[in-house]
Amino acid sequence: MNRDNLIEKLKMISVKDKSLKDLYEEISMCCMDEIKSQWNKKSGRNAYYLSVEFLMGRMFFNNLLELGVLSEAKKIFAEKGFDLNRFEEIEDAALGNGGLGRLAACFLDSAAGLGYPLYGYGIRYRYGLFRQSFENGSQREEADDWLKWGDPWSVRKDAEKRIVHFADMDVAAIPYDMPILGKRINTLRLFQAEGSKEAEKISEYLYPADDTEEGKLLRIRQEYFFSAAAVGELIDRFVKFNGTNFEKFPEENVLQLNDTHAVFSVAEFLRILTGKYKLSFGKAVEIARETFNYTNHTILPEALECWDAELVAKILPDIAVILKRLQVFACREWQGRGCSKEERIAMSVLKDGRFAMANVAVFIAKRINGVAEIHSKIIKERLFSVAYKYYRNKFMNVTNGVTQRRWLMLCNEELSALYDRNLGKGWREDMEMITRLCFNHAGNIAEFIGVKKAKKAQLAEYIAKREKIQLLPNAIYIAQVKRLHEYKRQLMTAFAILRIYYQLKEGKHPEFTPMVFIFGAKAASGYRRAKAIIKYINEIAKLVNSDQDVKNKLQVVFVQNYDVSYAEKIVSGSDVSLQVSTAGFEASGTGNMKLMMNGAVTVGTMDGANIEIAERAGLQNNYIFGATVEQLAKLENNYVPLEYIRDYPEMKKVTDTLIDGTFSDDGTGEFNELHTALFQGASWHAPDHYFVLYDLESFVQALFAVNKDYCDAESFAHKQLVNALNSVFFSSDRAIISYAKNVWKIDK
Ligand code: 26Q
Repeated sequence: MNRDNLIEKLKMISVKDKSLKDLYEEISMCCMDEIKSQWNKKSGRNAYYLSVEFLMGRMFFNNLLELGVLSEAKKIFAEKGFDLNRFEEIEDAALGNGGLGRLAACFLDSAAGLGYPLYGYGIRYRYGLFRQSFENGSQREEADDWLKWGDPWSVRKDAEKRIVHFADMDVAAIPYDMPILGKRINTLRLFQAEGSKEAEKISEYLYPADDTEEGKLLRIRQEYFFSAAAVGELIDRFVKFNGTNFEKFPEENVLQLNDTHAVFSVAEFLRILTGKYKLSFGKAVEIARETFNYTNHTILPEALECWDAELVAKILPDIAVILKRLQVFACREWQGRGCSKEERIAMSVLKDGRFAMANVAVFIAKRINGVAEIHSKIIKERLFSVAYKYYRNKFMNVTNGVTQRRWLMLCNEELSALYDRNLGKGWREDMEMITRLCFNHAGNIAEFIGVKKAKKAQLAEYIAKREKIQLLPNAIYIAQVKRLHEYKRQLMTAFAILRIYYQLKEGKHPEFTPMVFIFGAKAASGYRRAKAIIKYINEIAKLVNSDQDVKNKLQVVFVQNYDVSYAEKIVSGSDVSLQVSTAGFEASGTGNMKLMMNGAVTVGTMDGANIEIAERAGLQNNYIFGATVEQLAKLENNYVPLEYIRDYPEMKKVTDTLIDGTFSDDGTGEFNELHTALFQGASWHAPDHYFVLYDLESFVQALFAVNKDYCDAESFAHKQLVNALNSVFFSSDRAIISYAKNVWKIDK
């Protein structure tokens, strides 16, 4: 890349009389011209990441950073009287819901950064994840019209369009290529559906939920649409250059299924090889088994995809036939290996008239991985225990990671500069180097305190601008930012805040350091309880923030429209990271890693990657509390919340606020429903099935421990710095190297 050339071109851009959008497009296009001159596809063995979500966030600053011109460009435009940071108004490309989609984005970034040939395939949604606002404390949703800012970072490739066939229509899949910059330029290829009105619906909306019952047909169409386009393209390219000796296909191509959402690609692969190219079913399966790998991201039963076989047959008859044949084929293999009937049922592709997509993935995948040690263990012992018995070698772990380019260098220039000053810039290429910084050195701790202070002030300023709320200065900033879900237990945090609030009102903690709780979360539009929890927390915020007795002691802020760009501000400006999921339910979490990387301590349960975080940064530098997976398993049916809280009158006072009129749910009955779920349960679950009340007391204690420890500014900053320095392991570079070496077998 010719950096000087690009800088010269940037200097020539005039800012006069240009709208923000026009200027944004002009600068971006100027960079794209430079990128295009270097953007060639590599031949040889490549890896492909198939994902229905890519949560890329804002590309502008990231790409300028990668091009090595970010700070120079800031200067150039400042001289012209234009503040480049104004592009923060450009909305994110939010083509993903949360963790799984953001992980895909981090992985692409790391692969390019390291120089591995990894290409993404997905869907170019017209509308990404909805925009959220609060109206009287309740969530409102609005379509995310991200294209109103243009899409200068993508190139439409009409010449490479493909046709995807459904029984009732043909749909054109038009590729849009986005360069992924790093040591090499990789590509994220997103397909847009075109044709009839019905056809275009396929890429209109991102599914805004992970457990929805509605619109199944459209979801199936989406999944098949991009899977078929991707696989079709890879097979055509292979045939063009290598002929039809498909045994060689896995030598050139390795495909990673980002959860089961792309499992139709397996069926499509078998369909083409057996149909068009007349391979035997057994041979095609054999080749598929060398080609595909599968990552599982969740053990929640409601998120495990099972598609009604008749529904699939209606729009994809050939695919339904293939999946049924696969069931017969698999059964023969299982019988040959002496599986019992129960075991065969457990592993079945076709079960009770439904295709179990995870079982397809497990049967075909060469490697199957969970995303944190504990999660991989749970997969082996519980979710896929039967398959683990027969296909032991398939199973492995790759703990997630996050890209330090966005989640440290871009969002925390101050901490990055601290590393630069003390270590030189080498750590930017080799992050391992930051572990050489001495965390016991008083000078380093003092510098770190300065950085944290600056980042907290920036966060406060940003929130003041966006939410019109002034954060308390000199307070502990505590963040819980993630999708809203019962298992993530934002409700438990709400109860903990109320516990603290009532105690403060009673004058119980004269030495209390002010605490600010910052929430960010979107609730799936059909998820009533999640929405009720948002409303409840907003009601608590109203009460606490306006109460003179606790003013300047406690503050609660629920930010609107939490997204990648908001995350960049919050993870770098927080002291404490809340990761309080019920043990066994959060596969990994990645927000925990982002906060750690920026020097937040974790208040968390023994769940997902929290365990590995605490292991690496030390239990003494984090606040681990709550029941473990083993303890919860032992409880079995012996947990009766109504009885349990008899010993905790303070807890009752808090849960009563759901039903005693302390707060208004605007007559919807949704708070009452939350209360019922906790104490009576529902037809589909036991009372308090996520153990909110069970862990509440120890959570409150952990928060008070933080409060006490924070008084000693230096020792607390020391804990934070130790976390930041030990976050190296949680770089997605490490995760990608592990996939590249152990799963994909690809070279730089
Ligand atoms: C399924 C069926 C129908 C429609 C949608 C879905 C669906 C959509 C999204 C199912 C699951 C998801 C997303 C799951 C997800 O984001 N999981 C998170 O993945 C992260 C990356 O591995 C982990 O860190 C998180 O712990 C995990 O919750």
